[in-house]
Amino acid sequence: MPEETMTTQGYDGGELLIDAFEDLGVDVVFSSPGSEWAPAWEALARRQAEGVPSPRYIDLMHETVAVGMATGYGLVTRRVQAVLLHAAPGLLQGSMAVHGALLAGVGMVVTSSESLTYGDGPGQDPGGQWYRNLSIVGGTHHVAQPWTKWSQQAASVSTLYELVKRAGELAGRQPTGPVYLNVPLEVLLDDAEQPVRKQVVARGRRASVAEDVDAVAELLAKAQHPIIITETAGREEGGFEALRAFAEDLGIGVIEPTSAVCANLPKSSPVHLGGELEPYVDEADLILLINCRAPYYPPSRKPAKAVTVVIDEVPQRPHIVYQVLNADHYLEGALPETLDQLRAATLARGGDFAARASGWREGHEAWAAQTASTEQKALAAPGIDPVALAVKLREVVVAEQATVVDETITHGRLVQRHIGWERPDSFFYVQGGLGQGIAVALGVKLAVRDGFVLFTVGDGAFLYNPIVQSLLAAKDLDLPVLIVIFNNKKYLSMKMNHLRFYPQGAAVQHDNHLGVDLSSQPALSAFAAPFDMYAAEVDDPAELDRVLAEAVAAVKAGTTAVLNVAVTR
Ligand SMILES: Cc1ncc(C[n+]2csc(CCOP(=O)(O)OP(=O)(O)O)c2C)c(N)n1
Ligand SMILES: [Mg+2]
Repeated sequence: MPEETMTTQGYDGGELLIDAFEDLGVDVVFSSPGSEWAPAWEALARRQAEGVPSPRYIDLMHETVAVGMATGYGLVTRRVQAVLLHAAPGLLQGSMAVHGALLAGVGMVVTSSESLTYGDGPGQDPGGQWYRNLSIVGGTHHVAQPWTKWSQQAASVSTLYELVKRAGELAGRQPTGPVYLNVPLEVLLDDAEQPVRKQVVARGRRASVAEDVDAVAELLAKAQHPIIITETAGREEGGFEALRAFAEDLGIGVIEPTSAVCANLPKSSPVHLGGELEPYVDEADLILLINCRAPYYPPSRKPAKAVTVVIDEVPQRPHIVYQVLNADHYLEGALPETLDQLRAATLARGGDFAARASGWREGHEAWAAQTASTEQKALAAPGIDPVALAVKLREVVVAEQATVVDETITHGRLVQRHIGWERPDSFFYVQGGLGQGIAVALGVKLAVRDGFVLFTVGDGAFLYNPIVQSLLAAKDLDLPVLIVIFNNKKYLSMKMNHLRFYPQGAAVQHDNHLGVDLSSQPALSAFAAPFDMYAAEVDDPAELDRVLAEAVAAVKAGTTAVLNVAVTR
């Protein structure tokens, strides 16, 4: 910041907070406001008035939208995000989305406030609401502790600048995730010295030692049927490309189970074997679990004969209660670097890796043929089969080079298989509780800018979203996305789980399935009307192509589109 534009007058905790965000490299502050943020608004307003570059500040009308957008933005940019929420209530309202960010591994500094003086202290009057309504015993940092990586109170303005930076640096370290900072209102209002500013630099990279890599390269060079199981290799910068080179050059089959939550390998790769483990796990002699937190279900299901190598910077995820990996070897260096190292060390040992690669061709082609035949049947079936809808959406994704954000449940498996992905960062599954998806899609759109974003969602999950607040954000922030609802007018997954526990129970005998029916829902596309967005209801397969083309055109022209598609299951 140029010195001549600075004024020390009124420098306070709010200024320090924004200084620290800037020095963390934060370019957007996502906020769902409360009165504690007046000092931050002052700091931003001052910078804006003085023409000093400062982070973009965005007000959102719901905590889920603020946190969810930060998650989507962080998934694409891989940078630490900043979120302002209100006191304990705002934190609690946003907590589900913060938990989602924890699962998704998105680094963010989530902040909110408490009061320390409740109006009985010297200095500014915080307002009676802090005394009467907003306090929470133990402090807000105590509330956030179980579902964040780290949670702390910023107890003094003297430590605020460095503490916010420390929080951000912690959030950006593996396992990346949300941290929470309780910044009391009095600390934000407190007079402060200007800090000695220092930009946070990129984190150092971890590498595996040659000895560890060589031990695995030896196994890999000799293995006859090595396979990879991965959920999130593509989440690391360069992970998608590194995995592809590693698997294809060394002839290793790759399974992306349905628990995969991002694009890890092109579906068209000749070593891609689909999402089912069963045909391969017991045949494999070497299994590489690459960024795979939970490969098997039940957890104690063990491969018949394979040696297991776990490749992951943080194999034991601290936020998971129970996790069984059964590792025989670990490589815990940064992912792309480790895969490149291991690839080079294995190639150096020599072997007919091309022959090993062609051994997987049959499996890949069988998967592709099965995929195609399922699609043919679905396209010929009466009504709109969800697979047929996925096929049509794949055409859009290919034509528009779209990024897909998915919040479907029983359709999740078919979305992954039939929409699929070919490019890095082109698919993100929304993790955690339902209702964050529109926000995550908007955050992704904010990051990909001119890129096309498709959001797929079930009717139940759509109704969990803060729809009005999300669509308002889409409009106000000029973030047009294509929203497609796979509508079966029910919580189908509830019914399926019920039937698993009670296949012949009272619900079946009396055709009385509680927790399932959503038939009273209104036309969901009608939510788009107050925002002048494109809206359509479709149940006729003959209409689908036309409506989809109109919706895509609307999005490309700058308007969000809500397409409510009645699917047959
Ligand atoms: C916040 C939250 N509440 C409840 C649930 C439990 N839940 C999981 S799936 C589901 C139903 C989703 O319905 P829909 O999106 O229509 O998908 P379908 O089951 O029909 O495929 C519910 C209620 C949840 N995951 N998150
Ligand atoms: Mg449904």
